[in-house]
Amino acid sequence: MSDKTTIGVGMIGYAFMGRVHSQAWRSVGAFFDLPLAPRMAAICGRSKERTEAAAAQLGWAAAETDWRALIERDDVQIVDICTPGDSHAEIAVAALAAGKHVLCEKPLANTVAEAEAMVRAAAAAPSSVKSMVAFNYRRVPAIALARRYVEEGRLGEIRHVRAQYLQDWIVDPEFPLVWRLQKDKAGAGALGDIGSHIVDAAEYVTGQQVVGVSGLTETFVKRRPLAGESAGLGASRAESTGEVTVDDAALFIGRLSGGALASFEATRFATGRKNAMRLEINGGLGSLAFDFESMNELWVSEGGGGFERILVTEPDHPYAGAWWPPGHGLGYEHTFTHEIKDFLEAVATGADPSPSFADGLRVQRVLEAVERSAADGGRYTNVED
Ligand code: SOE
Repeated sequence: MSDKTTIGVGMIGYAFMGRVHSQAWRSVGAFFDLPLAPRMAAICGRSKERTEAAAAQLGWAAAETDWRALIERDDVQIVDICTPGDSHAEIAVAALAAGKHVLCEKPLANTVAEAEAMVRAAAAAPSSVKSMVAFNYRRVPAIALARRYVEEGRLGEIRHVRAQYLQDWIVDPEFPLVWRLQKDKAGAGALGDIGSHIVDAAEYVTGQQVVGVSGLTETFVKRRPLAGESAGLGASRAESTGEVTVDDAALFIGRLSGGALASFEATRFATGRKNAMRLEINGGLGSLAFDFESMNELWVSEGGGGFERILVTEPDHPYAGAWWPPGHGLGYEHTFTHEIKDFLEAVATGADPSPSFADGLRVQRVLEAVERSAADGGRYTNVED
């Protein structure tokens, strides 16, 4: 038995993000030597039956159906928010006010105003109360290694960032109108869901911020069949579809604070691309290229030569030493384990975890600038401070 101090975790949401976070909470202590041992105290969802089933399947000790009750529990010190964006702000603000640490899924919120309220709540909390936004791709070993290369100056001055996040899960016009396609629930479409990841990754790796953008967005399929029960048996086609109120794709270019030019492409219509989160960075001395579909590899060009592959599985590579022998790669789920490891260490040591809510707000401001630009025919638009 471990004699480590335990810390209770309460998680809200049990769909895709809830499942992957659960996997991370379950495994983190087995692979990393942590100052605190997380205890999966309770999971929360709206349906009692489904939440209890999720608790049993995912390893949570108890099930709640009211997130306020989850926050109030004495055995919960960390609140992990895995709900759609429309509830992030309300839950996070309440949890921080109750003195609980908060890990919140990305994007931080649906609007800049909500994100600002979250940043204010984080600032108002005692400094021992920590908050972090879950941009998990920062914790891909190859992406963390890319940042190390830039920090060490191996690329020289950064001139270009080429960032793409390509998916294809809604190419079929008959794919239903799920919550991610509704502005009131998701805030934005590809722009917020996956565009936020590449903005964060570009800023993280280069250490520079996006200061202005020019963007275009498009909704290719404007109406879709209603999801699930709401479609209704026997409903006519007109009655059984609903309007898609978010973008399907967002393309934007931008300037970075260090003088680099960047291009970003976030789309759910890249037929054949499942989760191609790609980053290429060109500096005066060298370049880096990464594609999440081959997430254990980083391609590096140095000294004027072409690109060479580095397999990012060596013990001295970020996070990699905790896992398998060299060449035995990691997967999507490990990025969440790494994120939770870093968060727990910050909670234990009193360090400020990153990305902070303020970092999440900055990304939100970039997204908002893209929307303003797109609404104005792609005019160059400054990201507001
Ligand atoms: C859906 O597009 C999604 O699950 C995103 O919401 C995640 O953040 C990304 O990691 C995978 O794709």
